[in-house]
Amino acid sequence: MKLYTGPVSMFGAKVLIAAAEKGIRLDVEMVPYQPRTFTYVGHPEVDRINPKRQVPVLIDQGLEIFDSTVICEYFEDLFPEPPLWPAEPRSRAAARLAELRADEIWFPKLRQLGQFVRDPTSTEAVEARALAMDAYREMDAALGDRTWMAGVFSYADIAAYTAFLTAAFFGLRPEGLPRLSAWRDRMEARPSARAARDGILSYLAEQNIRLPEPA
Ligand SMILES: N[C@@H](CCC(=O)N[C@@H](CS)C(=O)NCC(=O)O)C(=O)O
Repeated sequence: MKLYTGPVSMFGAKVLIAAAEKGIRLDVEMVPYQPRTFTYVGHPEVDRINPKRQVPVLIDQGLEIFDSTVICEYFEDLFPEPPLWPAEPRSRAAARLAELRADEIWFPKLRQLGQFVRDPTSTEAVEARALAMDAYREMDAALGDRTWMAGVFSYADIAAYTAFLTAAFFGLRPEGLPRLSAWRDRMEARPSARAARDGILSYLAEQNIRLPEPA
């Protein structure tokens, strides 16, 4: 299977973590990025396959699919073990909703921090920080006292972790949120999540891009 993703793509990181958890070997091609602005430059295969011109894109023996969630569902159908959704329908629905929340509610709030990192004292930076802290608090509340977002380890954790990383890379710490901090530590005890995080950090180091220490 061939995966097109970007060196700092959080949605690509979801797919990389899921593949690692399931032991799926991927031939990964990093599409060009404008390193300083983290802007996707374009790739003929990605632009042909995905009308949204976004990574990740997966090709498996002529099957061409895009969107991290659709790709993860394909993994789940092809390789049901280990399962990355809860088995029981209501828990599974809750897990799918948590994954959607991570992608579409938390991630947009967390990613804004990156735009203002070069001037952390600006009004916009302060506002972005407050918004991102709100997202951390929402994540902490969603987690509650559970070990994992949906009870068992699932795509909801994978999506929430990559969303979390977006702000962590820009120095936001889950201060005063011990449940979220402990969950982050549990995630980072998994080689799959560590590899995705370290891949992004290595790229930033190679490009000589200095970000605040990750939380
Ligand atoms: N819902 C999509 C979102 C994909 C997405 O936003 N990809 C970003 C990289 S993380 C991208 O390619 N952005 C380039 C652009 O929009 O020009 C998914 O889950 O795959």
